[in-house]
Amino acid sequence: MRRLLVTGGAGFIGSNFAHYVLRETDLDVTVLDKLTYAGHEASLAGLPPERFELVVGDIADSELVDKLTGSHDAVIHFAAESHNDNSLHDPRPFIDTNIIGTFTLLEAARRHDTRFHHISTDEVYGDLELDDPSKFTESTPYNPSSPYSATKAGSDLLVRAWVRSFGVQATLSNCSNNYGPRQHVEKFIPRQITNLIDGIKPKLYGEGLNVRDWIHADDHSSAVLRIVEAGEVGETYLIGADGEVDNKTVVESILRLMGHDAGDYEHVKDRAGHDMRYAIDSSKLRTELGWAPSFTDFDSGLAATIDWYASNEAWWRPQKAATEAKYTELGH
Ligand code: NAD
Ligand code: TDX
Repeated sequence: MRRLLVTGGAGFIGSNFAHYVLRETDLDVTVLDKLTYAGHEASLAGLPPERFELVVGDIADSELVDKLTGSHDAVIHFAAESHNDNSLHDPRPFIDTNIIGTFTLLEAARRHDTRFHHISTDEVYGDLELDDPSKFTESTPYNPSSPYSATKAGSDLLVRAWVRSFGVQATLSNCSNNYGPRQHVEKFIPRQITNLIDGIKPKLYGEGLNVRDWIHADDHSSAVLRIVEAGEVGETYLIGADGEVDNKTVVESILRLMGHDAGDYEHVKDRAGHDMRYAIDSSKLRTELGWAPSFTDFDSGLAATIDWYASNEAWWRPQKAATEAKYTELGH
């Protein structure tokens, strides 16, 4: 394997993956990205031009996708509409990109017999109760709650069907909540950090008791690379770093790390259908493929993320006002 086609590589996790691959391996990377509101060319700055190329285009453009898939050794598919709140407001782009876009890529992978890795989320499994001792595993039944997670579940099932019916050489991974640099300010952690920089109080949906299982984006990247190298075709791997924390504790940690009183936040309107808890059992990935996360201390990963936003205001500033205006309109 020499050349990877990375869809959605100008987004949060895809850009961290492109940086990771170009830093840690000798593979070449082509990013295919539509540069929606969530894609930033600046996230790809500094990558070596002899090993990296950005193609601006839509994963639902079958001609373009066919050409690129045919000239690469593997497709790593990150591109998606990714924000739950947006999907509750306007689901259409989620159908177009997450369903039709994934279908378009699968058809190209089928024509060219190209290795395919599909990036998905733990949200396809629905949610767990706070006091439930269990975690999601690869055999947990699908039960998505939001239009976003329903389209991700649909795309996963398309991938599985293309493996079984057409012999597409695909693997899948479902990861928990990522944090790290270059995440859009609409998402929970960057929103609170940039709010504090702007003198706005952090906003907790509802009571803030909801639990997310946090993993650093670099650990997601190392897991995906390991699956692409050694995963078994047709298999699904859950990716998680045992990072369960409730939202209230995350906000308190951000406040403390940024030198504020830990109680200085406000409660805002809850999300419709808000999933209570996600938790990943990643033992299959750890035992079968020998993967382990490197970021095991959430507070130090959070501190480094805060430093990144403090030092990269030019990256996030253009999105901040419009993002907050949209949240105000939605009551969040
Ligand atoms: P993001 O919204 O930051 O980035 C998505 C990228 O896809 C953007 O660069 C956007 O321009 C691009 N894109 C959107 N529609 C496109 C289209 N039609 N054609 C080409 N490019 C298009 O998302 P993210 O948080 O980086 O998530 C990446 C992937 O990881 C998604 O598949 C998401 O479901 C999955 N995932 C995310 C998380 C998380 O915590 N963020 C956790 C698990 C899985
Ligand atoms: O201002 C906020 N206040 C708040 O309390 C925001 C934006 C969010 N929240 C809550 C909602 C969630 O319980 O924080 C939690 C995290 O919210 P998001 O960052 O929107 O993430 P989530 O909905 O958990 O989904 C994320 O993880 C799974 C990604 O956005 C998805 O793409 C991924 O599939």
